[in-house]
Amino acid sequence: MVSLSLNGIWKMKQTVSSEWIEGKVPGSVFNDLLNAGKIEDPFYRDNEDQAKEIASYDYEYVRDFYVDGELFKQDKIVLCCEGLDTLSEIRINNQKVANTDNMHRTYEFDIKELLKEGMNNIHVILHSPLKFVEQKHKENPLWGVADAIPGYPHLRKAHYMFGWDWGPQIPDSGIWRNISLKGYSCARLEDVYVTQNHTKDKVSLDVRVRHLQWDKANLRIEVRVTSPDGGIVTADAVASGFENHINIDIENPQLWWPNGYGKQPLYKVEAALKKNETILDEKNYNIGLRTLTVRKEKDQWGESFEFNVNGISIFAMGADYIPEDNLLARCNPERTEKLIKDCVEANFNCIRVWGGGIYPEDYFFDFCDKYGLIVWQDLMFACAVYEMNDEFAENIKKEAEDNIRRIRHHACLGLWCGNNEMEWGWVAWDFPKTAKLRTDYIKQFEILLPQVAKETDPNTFYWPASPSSGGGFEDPNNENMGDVHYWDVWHGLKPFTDYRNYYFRFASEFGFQSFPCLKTVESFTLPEDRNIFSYVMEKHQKNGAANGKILYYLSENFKYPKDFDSLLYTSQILQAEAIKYGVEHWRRNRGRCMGAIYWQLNDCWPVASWSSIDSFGRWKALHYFAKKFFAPVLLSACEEGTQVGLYVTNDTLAQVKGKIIWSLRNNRSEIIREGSKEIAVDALNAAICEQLDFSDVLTSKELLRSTYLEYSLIIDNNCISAGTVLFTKAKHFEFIDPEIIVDVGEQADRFIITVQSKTFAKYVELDIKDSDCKFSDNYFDISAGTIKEVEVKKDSLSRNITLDELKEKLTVRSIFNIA
Ligand code: BMA
Repeated sequence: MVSLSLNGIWKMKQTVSSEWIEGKVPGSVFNDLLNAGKIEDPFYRDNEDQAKEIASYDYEYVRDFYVDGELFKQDKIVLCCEGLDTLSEIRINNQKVANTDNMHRTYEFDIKELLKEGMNNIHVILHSPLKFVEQKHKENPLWGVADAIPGYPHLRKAHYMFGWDWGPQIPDSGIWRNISLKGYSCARLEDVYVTQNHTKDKVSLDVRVRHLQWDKANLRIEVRVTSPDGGIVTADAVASGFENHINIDIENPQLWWPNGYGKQPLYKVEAALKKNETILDEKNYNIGLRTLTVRKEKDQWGESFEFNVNGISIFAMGADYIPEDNLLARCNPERTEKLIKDCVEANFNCIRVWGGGIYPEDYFFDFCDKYGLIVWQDLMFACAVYEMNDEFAENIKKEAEDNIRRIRHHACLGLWCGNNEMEWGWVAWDFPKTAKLRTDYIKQFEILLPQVAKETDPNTFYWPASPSSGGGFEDPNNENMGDVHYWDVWHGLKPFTDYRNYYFRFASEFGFQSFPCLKTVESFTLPEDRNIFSYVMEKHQKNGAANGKILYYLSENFKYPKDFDSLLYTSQILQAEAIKYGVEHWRRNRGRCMGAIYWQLNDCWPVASWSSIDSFGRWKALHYFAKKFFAPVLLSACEEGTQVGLYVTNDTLAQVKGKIIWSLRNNRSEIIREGSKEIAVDALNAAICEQLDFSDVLTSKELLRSTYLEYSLIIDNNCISAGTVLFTKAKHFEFIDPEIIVDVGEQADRFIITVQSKTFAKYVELDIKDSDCKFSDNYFDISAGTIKEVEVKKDSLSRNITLDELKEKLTVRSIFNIA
């Protein structure tokens, strides 16, 4: 195979304009216009409003390219477009190649007869996606969410680009993935699919290789597997017919595990199609040796729903992932790797790719393989009614095949899921419904797509929708089977204590909003905008009633914040507490519940949202909380009145033995009562280890408002998990000014911050003015008399900082300071 990349610098312009500017490929229209200074930053203030006009034009990209003799002499030359967003017309040397209409697909076109040896020209016109959906919607309105531009269900383009309840309406377009020419002679590889058969101390690989051959010749297929420590096993076979199976045994296999359960060794599989010693074509994959499926079994509560890896059922911990930017051209491996590492740092073992975005880049899955996150992969359908006709069915079939084939070999792949919330929508939501469209739903998600998944990737579990109880409109959001999206807390305004009323088998969505921090708000506002009800702040809040909701929940839990920045901080504490409340409860019920995936991990622009990491990559309080509530071994408190149960949840493969230490203290941190207990909790188990009753001490309202319980789990002299619990809402607790003192020390690769407090301080936040960094802990509680050490690794700092500068720029506050 001979290939020629067409990535790089092209020329681009509006079709009706005469002025060409530089166009980067892969890239996007908005990104090119922004880089050329033709448009303003669409994320700044209310600039989003200009996006619709920009997106209402057609754009064109052109470049010349040189086809040398080597490429030109190949029998077949295909133009391979890995991502065209979305309504494109492709021309080569002024002759039409094709029109495309699906950004999720990989297109290949035979173009040999359009080419000449020497200079050639390619021209891609991108028609306005906005005009298209507007027109289609006029002709045939199909229901979609109110926050998005109507008509989006008609176009196979990432839905969130049309706006969402956390995303702006910026329908960008572009040649968004690689584009290249590939020349083949004699034959090419069509498909390579690896099936693993696990037995004791051995994994047998069945490598199914399909190839197309148009010239007579004796060909061979060679497969080579390289183990993590460099050992090589090879096998080969005569390439006969269309399909050949090559078997390779791997003795003493090193198994792949999700984060927290073991390592992530990867094996390289290379398949080559050879004519004598010449390689005609080859494909390479990194795979992990593991079994991974979803275990669903009837039990006393209903039916289990749990990821099972190498025979072990694991409790899935993580969050829902959305595209990382509205301008996809700005995404890159560095940004994604940082995000995935942030997940791992917060003890995630799972991530759900939500169906309203994109099928992520290969590198996204590479990082999930490498760091051990199980991927719940939605197909890209979300909150929309789709009409099945032959053309649409064919289009989504190809789309599913392309993406399943691209992604299926990854160790991290946990399941394919048909769509986000459409089965639930058909049952429980109010939108115009017809029998035909309802049948179309079944045809699409319960007949066509599972069939494609079964044919293309029979080794991976298919689930019709999220949430679902298995399909057929059978109570999709049932608490006792399948997965659940639980939104009564937040959308339904129920107090977050309501989480404890449910024992979901697998919570794949539940969430709570907060504002991003002041640094992020400053990036898109002028000082006069910095009020949450200002025009600009409301432009960056896409969920209609949400600012009111934040204030409502805040009024229930915290004092009225004294200023804008205090409000941002308190909103994050509120969010973190809410999600912690749910997750700890579900983890205490490990076995019955086997997944807590909160909505949502990240943002695609600076906005108030459910995310735990904002669009600048800054951790909100929730992400620091997640690191603790997702700890493999967790000590959590379940308080009720003056009683507190202390639970240990052990999501590791070994029994834990340790000591629980607790102390009941007043607001000055003076100890009223204390105790400790040796505990042992089996692997993969949760147990109540201590039941405390303080009814004899907490005898007055005053005492309830000024007493807290501190608890920690000590294993081998290390504090593994700890927390505090109040007996009243935080707004009524009688905090005394903690007069927190911080000091900073320096080591070669890190700074060590010591924090001390005069009284009980809750939600202590550290920050560095005008820089970013990651703290080993943040938003923590501290009792008087203890010294808390927090680390800042130097390589996590956004710029170099000296010890003196850090001392000067370090800020600290706690919940006492907000009112
Ligand atoms: C869920 C998601 C998204 C949405 C979120 C918050 O249901 O599937 O569609 O953004 O809720 O409302």
